[in-house]
Amino acid sequence: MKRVITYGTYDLLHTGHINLLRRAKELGDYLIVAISTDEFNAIKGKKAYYSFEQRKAILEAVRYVDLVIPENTWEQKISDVQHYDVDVFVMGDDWEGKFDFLKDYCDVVYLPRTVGISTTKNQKRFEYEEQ
Ligand code: C2G
Repeated sequence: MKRVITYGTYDLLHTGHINLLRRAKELGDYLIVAISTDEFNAIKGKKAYYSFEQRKAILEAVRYVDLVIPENTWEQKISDVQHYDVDVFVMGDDWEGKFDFLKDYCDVVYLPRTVGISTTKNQKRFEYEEQ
């Protein structure tokens, strides 16, 4: 059983997220997604439209996702990889190189982002249309 993990806010789920999750799952048999809590998002300087509970429920409904856990800190990744016996850590390549310290514990894979779509862009579009 090859276990894969990835991290993110996953707000206003869109095809960029789905493309990442599908490719991450293709790298193994079991995909864990650590989604940022609302408190951690504040640390990241992000404000999600949907709450942690809503983003968690939405991700749990995605066919590629086997387990959703909270991401509370930047520092939890090594213990997560050990605790969940993870073989592969995956992130979009906007994070290229940022998590190479995990190479001592598992494979580290950065996947090309999906161009032209982002939560921020969609949020602005929703706000505009609501006016
Ligand atoms: N992503 C993508 N293509 C997009 C948008 C996002 O491939 N058009 C990927 C990102 O690279 C990331 C994942 O989807 O791997 C989730 O994106 P975000 O929710 O924006 O995650 P982020 O805020 O980058 O949080 O500890 C890591 C952080 O929690 C990452």
